[in-house]
Amino acid sequence: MRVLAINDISCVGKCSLTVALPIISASGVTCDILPTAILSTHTGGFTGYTFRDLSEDIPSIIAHWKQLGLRYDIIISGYLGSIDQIEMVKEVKRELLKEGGLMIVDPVMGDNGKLYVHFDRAFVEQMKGLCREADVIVPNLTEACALTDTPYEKCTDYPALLGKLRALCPRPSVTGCDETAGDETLCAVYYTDEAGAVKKYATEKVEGAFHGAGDVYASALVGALARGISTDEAVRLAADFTTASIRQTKQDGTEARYGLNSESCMLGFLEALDRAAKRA
Ligand code: PXL
Repeated sequence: MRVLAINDISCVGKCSLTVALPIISASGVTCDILPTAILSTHTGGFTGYTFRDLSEDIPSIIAHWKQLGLRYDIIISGYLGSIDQIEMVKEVKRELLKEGGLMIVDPVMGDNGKLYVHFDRAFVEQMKGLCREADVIVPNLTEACALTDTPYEKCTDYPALLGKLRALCPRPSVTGCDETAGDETLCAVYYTDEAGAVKKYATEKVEGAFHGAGDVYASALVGALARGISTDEAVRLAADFTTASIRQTKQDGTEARYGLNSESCMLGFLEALDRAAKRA
């Protein structure tokens, strides 16, 4: 099983490839990387960061891999360094995804109701086109609203949101859907399974904004799907691992902008993954 992770390298701040590579590899599959940009830190909560767009290198990297005859079972794309890279990702899919392989798009563009710096409406419109080429998309609530032109503040009808996303892609999974159950606040993932049924999986809501949570979730989901685990179980494993990592980060009291302390939760995730893979 060979996975390609397309994402940036934020050298500090635990997101993108510094999260995807360890989690996907530890899941027990080969993970190659295609870096879209190199930054000294990610852009959320830091100033003065360096940013090198690697668009120029991508065509020759793809050409070399084609010479080697490389083909992928799963490709996951995340943070892109420029709007032009959206077309490059489509080309990577056309050239390098095996027939019957899985294209997963994490349309990284924003959080907490706002687009990140470097993103605008034109990027969102192009991203809709990339999502149309995906088998699975994993937006957070902000990105799901942007992709469906839904006002974020008013968005509480998550099944309806999922319905709109399905016009773009058959298997969306939306993270960060807050809801109350009695006097408890929960954080749910709304998703569509292989048969097209709309489902949800809720975990405890840990108060606070934690950077890189979407990357931990997407990477764990890819690891589980790559091990042949069903979407239902993969969503549960990924959501539980992310929640445990958020809880750990809160307990450690490290700054949210330095990312999730998922390292000490990794073994628990891998043991659960192994049990699920044996049942699959
Ligand atoms: O985790 C999302 C992300 C990835 N990469 C970069 C970012 C962000 C969010 O801010 O800035 C460079």
